[in-house]
Amino acid sequence: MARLINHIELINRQGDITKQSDVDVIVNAANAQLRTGGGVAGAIHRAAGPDLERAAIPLGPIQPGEAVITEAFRLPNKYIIHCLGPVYGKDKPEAKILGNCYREALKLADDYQMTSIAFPAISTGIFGYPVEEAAKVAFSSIMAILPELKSIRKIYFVLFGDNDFRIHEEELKRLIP
Ligand code: AR6
Repeated sequence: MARLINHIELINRQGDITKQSDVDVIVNAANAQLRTGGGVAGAIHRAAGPDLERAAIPLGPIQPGEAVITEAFRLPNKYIIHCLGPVYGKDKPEAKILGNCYREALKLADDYQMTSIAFPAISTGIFGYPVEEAAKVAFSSIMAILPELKSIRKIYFVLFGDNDFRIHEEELKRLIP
């Protein structure tokens, strides 16, 4: 399902974020040190190759809610934006920090004049953010910044599991019927 708002399409996709060859920028749910790590970060670093960690580490440590950009190396995209999401129950206020991740990533991609960006469900894996709650924060933060974006035309969510995909579809439908 795709939803058009402010000339920007919001699209949920089921799949692997390392396989999005038609997208300019992919977003990594990083750790503060910008090291390989596990989860989606591990998958992105493995697919991009060891040059990614060498490029990313000097940009860290980053704070929760912050975003930095690197080349994409062996990935088919132009750039990777690395965001540090909040650890649920520890980094507070969680919703504000998670919202900052989406906002900062979109601003950065737009500053680089990119037209498309793909997000994973930041913080909903190892960092423990309940996926329904995170999806609401993600879409409402994205909607709030849409009027400021000049170059971005497509915003994808790439969800690994069936349930995460269904939850994001429901939330998008609820926000933009
Ligand atoms: N494509 C799309 N989504 C994925 C993929 C993939 N290839 N692999 C996992 N996911 P997580 P976090 C989903 O744990 O909660 C790392 O060690 C996954 O199912 O990757 O922000 C970092 O280094 C989940 O829905 O990120 C940090 O230390 C979502 O991606 C820490 O984990 C996010 O799960 C960050 O934790």
